[in-house]
Amino acid sequence: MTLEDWGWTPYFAEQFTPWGKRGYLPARVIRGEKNYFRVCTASAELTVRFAGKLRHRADGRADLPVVGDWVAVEPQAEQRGIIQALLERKSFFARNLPGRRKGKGRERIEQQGIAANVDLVLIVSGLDRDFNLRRIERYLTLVGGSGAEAVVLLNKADLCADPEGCKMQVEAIASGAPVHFCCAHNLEQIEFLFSYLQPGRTLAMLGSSGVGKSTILNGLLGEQRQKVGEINETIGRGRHTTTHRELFLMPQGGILMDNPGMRELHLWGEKEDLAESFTDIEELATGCRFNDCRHLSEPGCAVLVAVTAGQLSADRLSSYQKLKEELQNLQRRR
Ligand SMILES: Nc1nc2c(ncn2[C@@H]2O[C@H](COP(=O)(O)OP(=O)(O)OP(=O)(O)O)[C@@H](O)[C@H]2O)c(=O)[nH]1
Ligand SMILES: [Mg+2]
Ligand SMILES: [Zn+2]
Repeated sequence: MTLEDWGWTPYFAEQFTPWGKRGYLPARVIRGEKNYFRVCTASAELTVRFAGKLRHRADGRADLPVVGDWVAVEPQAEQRGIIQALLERKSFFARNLPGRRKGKGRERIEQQGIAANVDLVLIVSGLDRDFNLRRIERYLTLVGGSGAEAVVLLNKADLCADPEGCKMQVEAIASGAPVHFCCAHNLEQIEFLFSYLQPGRTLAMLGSSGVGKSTILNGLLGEQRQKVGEINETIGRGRHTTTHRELFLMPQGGILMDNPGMRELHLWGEKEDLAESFTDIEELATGCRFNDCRHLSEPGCAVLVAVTAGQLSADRLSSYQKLKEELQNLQRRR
């Protein structure tokens, strides 16, 4: 096992040079616990904390390490170490953790880092009660602003009467992202994912609890490494079985991140992130009479014309407007 297997590239090696001179080791954060991280160096797995100065220098949480980050570690005895520096990321996702009030003040906004240096995100959605185009649009917007590519994976095809039809519905809103469906219990149906998992490439699975992320991981690994949980039949959702983000080195090459299911995904980004997830609307908008058209009731609105003509669904437009407002509010508050 080498650092390259874990995704080390010249981009990180160059940044690491000054830290290497101090005797620190390059390492990737592969698992995040509450108070410590597990990292992988070229020769060992270490349990590490981050240096106090890293915490103080940080003005927001984004500057603290998350799973997927490349870091400079000062080794200590007994397979331990201290993270002394965080290398610049190639991609980064975060979400907004709103609604935590301190006293009577306004609703706080808080950035929570999810993962770093991910090349491709598998947006996993279940073809059971989980199936929801609006939620998929939200995930696509998250990925659109992150620097990673997106692929939509519709799992539990065995529970759906028309997976092909669902796939087409998703393709219509996916702005060109590939869409696949599968049943994770059937290895033959998930083997195509190996074509995305090339050596040194990092894939992350995101999606609600219970959509089958850990089942997919176990299938590809060929062993039951991650615990899999039953669905709560009354509410049709998972039970948050996976509680930590973790990177797994795949035997065939490539790195796959399993994630805890997300309850609610509030975006952390900019309204420009919508350009990738709503290419159809952004393109139509170039035909609107006003540059700052909100596509509500303005005269000469090309987007509303497309809705009337049945070329664009009204639900998709309102989803776009909702996400745009969410991102604008966030920008104002930051
Ligand atoms: N019918 C069917 N069930 C599936 C499929 N994939 C997974 N499941 C089941 O769905 C349940 C949840 O699977 P998990 O892999 O634990 O889901 P998860 O996305 O990892 O959930 P969290 O860890 O809670 O985020 C388990 O009972 C799986 O056996 C599938 O393709 N078809
Ligand atoms: Mg899981
Ligand atoms: Zn318009």
